[in-house]
Amino acid sequence: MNTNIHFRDKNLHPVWDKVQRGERLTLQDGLILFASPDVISIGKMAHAVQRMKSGDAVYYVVNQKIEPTNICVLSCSFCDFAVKQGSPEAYEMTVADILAKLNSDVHEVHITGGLHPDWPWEYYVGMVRDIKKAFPQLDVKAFTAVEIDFFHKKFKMPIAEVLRQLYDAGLRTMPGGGAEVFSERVRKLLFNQKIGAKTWFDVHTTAHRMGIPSNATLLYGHIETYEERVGHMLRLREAQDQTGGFLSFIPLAFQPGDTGIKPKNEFTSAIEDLKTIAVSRLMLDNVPHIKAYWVMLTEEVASVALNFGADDMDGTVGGEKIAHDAGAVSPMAMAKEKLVKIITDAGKIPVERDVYYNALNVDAANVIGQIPYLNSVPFYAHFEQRQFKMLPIAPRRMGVLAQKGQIDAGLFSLMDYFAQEESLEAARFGIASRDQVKSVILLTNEGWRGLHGKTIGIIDDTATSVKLLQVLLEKKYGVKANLERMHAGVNDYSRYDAVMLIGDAALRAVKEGGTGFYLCYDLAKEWYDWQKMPFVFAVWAYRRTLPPERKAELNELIDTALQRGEAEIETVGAVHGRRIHLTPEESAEFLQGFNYRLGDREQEAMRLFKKLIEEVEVS
Ligand code: V47
Repeated sequence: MNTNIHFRDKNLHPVWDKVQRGERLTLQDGLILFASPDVISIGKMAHAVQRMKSGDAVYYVVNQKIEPTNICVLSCSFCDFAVKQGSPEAYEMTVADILAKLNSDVHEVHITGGLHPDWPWEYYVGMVRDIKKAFPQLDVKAFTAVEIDFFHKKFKMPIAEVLRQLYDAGLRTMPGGGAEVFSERVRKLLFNQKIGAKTWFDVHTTAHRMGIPSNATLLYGHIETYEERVGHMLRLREAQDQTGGFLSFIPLAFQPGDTGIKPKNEFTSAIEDLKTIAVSRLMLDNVPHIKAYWVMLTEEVASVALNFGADDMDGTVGGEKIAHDAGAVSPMAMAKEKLVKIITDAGKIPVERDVYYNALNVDAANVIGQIPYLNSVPFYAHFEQRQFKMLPIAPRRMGVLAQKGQIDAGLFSLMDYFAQEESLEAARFGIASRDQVKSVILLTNEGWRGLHGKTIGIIDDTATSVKLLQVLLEKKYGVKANLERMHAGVNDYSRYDAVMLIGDAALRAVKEGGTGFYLCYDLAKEWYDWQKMPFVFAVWAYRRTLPPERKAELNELIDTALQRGEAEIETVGAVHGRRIHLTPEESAEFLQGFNYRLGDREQEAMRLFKKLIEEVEVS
C-alpha cells in the first residue's frame, strides 16, 4: 500500500503494520481503533483498504424503498416506525399501491416492513412475483432475517423453503436489517421479542448457500459498548469466511426520535459515524463493500465517509420511513444527479450498479478498467495514476462499459478487445500464460469426453475463458456441452456437471477444495499441451479517440509500473494473495507463471485463437 500516514497516536502503528501485511485485526485492535482520538489516521488506513478493494469507485443504485405495512407484532424499543393494528397511524399497502410507487427507471426495490399478524403467505410471494412481472428490469431485495423467520414460524415452512419460494418468485438478495447488535445483553434490553444472533445467521447463511447473497447491518450509537460493536463485526467476518455471501456491511447510526432510549437530539456525532465506518472497513477484510447510508448519516457525513472506507452510497432511496419516523433529518429521496455530484466531489467515480454490484454505468472521465485478480497485481501495485481513476471490474463487465464509451483504457479480456478492435487500440502489454496458470479452471467429476450434452456452470465474470473452454471442448475433444452463466453469489454447484471458475475464485477453489468436484483441469495447460503456445487472456488497450499524448503517457505509466512490479515479483502479490488464503510463496509462484509483455509468440497465439473461435462459432 503506497500510503504514508503520519500517526499522532502511536498506538495505531502496530495496527497499520498488520493492515499493510494483509493480516487480520483482532478484537483488541478494534478497541484500540475506537479508543484512539487520531480519527484522520484511522480514516487514512480505511481509505487505503477501500482503494485496494474498490479503486476509486463508489457505487449507487436507483432504488425505491417499500415498507408495505407498519403494523408489527413486535414492540422493539428502538423503533419508532412500528404500530399496533387499529392505531390511527397504521397503514397497509396493496400490491397495486406498491406497483404505483415503482417505475421503469428503478433498478432495485428494497422491501421490509412490520410483521403483520394476518397477512397470508401468498400475499408476500405474490407481491414479489407481481413486481417482477410488471418491472422485469428491477431486482428485488426483500425481507430481513426477522421477517423470514416470522414466515418460517407462522406458515410452518423450513427457512430454506420460505427462501426457495421467494427466490422462485423473483427475490434475488436480502437486506441486512434486523441484525441490530449481536449481543444478548443489548437484545434483552432493547428488543427482547426479536430474533437473536443465531437465528439471524441461520437465515443468512441458508440464503447464501442457496445463491441468495445478502447485506448485514449494525445499529450503533445507543446503549452498546465498543466491545459489542467490534464483537458484532467479528461474528460477521467469521460467517463470511464460511459462505462469502455478504455483499455489503451497513453501519446504521441510531436515530433517537421518540424512542426514549436517548434524548431526541442526541444523534451520533460525525466523528463517531466516520470512525465506525472506518473501523468496519478495517475489521471486515472479507466483506467487499461498506455502505454509507446517507439517510441515517446525513448527506454531509456520508460524503466524507467516501474517503473513510465507504464505497457505496446505497441509492436514491425513495419512500424510506423507518429512519424518518425516528427523526432522521435527511431528505426523503435523493435525485440520481445529486448522488453523482456528491460522489464526484469526493474525488471518486460514480458507478451505477445492480443488486450484485455489477457496474451498469460510470460517469467520469479518464477511467481505467482494472482486473481485480491477483494475476494483474504487477501492473497496478506501482501504477502512478496522475489524472486517471481506477475502476476494478470483472473482465466481461469492462467490455460492456467500453462499448458504451465509458472506459478510456484498461486491461481488456481478449474477446472484448477482438470485438472492439475498431474502437480500441492494443498496447504490447497483457496477461499471457507460459504453460499453466491455475486460475482458469474446469472442475468436474467427468473426463472431458464425459461432458458431452452436460451442463457446465460458468462464472459470470468471464468473456475470454468461456470461449477458450468452448474451443477446447469442441475442437480438442469434439464435445458439445451446455454452458450456463451463474450469477454472483452462487457457490452451491450441485446442479452442474462441471463448473468453470477464473481469477481469485479459481485460486481459492484450488487451494481449499470443497466444491464437490475432484477433477480440476487447468485450461491454459490444456491449450499449451494442444497447441504448444502461450494463451493470451487479456490485453491492455486504449480508446482510439484518446489524444496521442494521453496514449503515450499511459504507455509510459504502464511500462514503469510493470518494471517495478516484475522486479518485485517475489513479494508484490503477497498482500492480495493473503486475502484469498495464499502464502506469499504461493502468490509469487503463481505470478511467475505469466508473461506481462506481449511478444511475437503471443501475437501469433492470439491470431490462432481468433481463427479457432471463428470456426467454433460457424460450426
Ligand atoms: O433493522 C430501526 C434499523 C433497520 C431505527 O441491506 C433504526 O441494503 C436507526 O436494514 N435508528 C432497517 N436505525 C434498515 C436496514 C437497511 C437500510 C439500508 C440499506 C439496507 C441494505 C438495510 O433500521 C432495522 C433497524 O436496525 N432501525 N429503528 C432507529 N431509530
